[in-house]
Parts: sequence; structure tokens; C-alpha cells
Amino acid sequence: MRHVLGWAGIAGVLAMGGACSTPSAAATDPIRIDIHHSRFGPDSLSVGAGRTVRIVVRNNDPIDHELIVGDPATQDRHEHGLEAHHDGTVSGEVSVPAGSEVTTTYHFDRPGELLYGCHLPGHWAYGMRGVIRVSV
Ligand SMILES: [Cu+2]
Repeated sequence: MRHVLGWAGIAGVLAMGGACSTPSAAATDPIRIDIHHSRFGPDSLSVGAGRTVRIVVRNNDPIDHELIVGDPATQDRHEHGLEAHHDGTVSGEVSVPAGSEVTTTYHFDRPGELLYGCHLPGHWAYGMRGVIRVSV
């Protein structure tokens, strides 16, 4: 009898796994950003607050770029700072070498507006930036 209950328990866990798989698959859908001619495409994105999202950046240019996600203060710090290389240890901050594809993960904790951009010399001013609307 104990054996039968054991199998019922396993079946219950399997059923739960099946029921949970659809929403979690949607939650991990990555955002894809392409870089071409020193521009991000798309240059605006929408994300739901509370989501942790993988961001896959593809650099189609023959020159290096970077992706920095954050508020205006973060963008300002990078625009005027000396950090040239982002190895991915900081969430939402990655160097994207020429011809490469890089992934970073970012948690959008609250509604509002964030920016993404590249701060290699002249790139932000040229227009290498975008807006992320974080909805409720
Ligand atoms: Cu750039």
C-alpha cells in the first residue's frame, strides 16, 4: 500500500511540472537585440516589471560595441567613466566584440523607464541607445 502511495506522489510531482512549464517558458523568452551600423535594433523594448529576462545581443558590425542597461545615472556613469571592458559579471553590462553574440540577464524590478546604450567613444552621441518601458 505504501508503494502505491509512493507512485501517486511521483505522478503528482510530474503533473505539477507539466502545469508549470508553460508560464516559466514564457518568462525565459529572451529579448534579442541586433547591432548594425552602430545602432541597436530594436531601439525600444517593453518588459513586464518583476521579470528576469535574458538579453541576447548580436553584433553584426566589424567593430566592438557594448550593451549597458540601466537608468540615466548608470548611462551617465558609463559615458564619463573609464570602464572599457564588461566581462558580464555585472548584470546588464556586457562587451559585445565585433561579429559576436553575447548574453546577459537583467532583473526588471519595478515599473518605469530604463535605457540601454553603448558608451564606446562617440557611440552614445551617435545614437547607439534605446529605451526600455517597464510596465506594471
Ligand atoms: Cu558601440
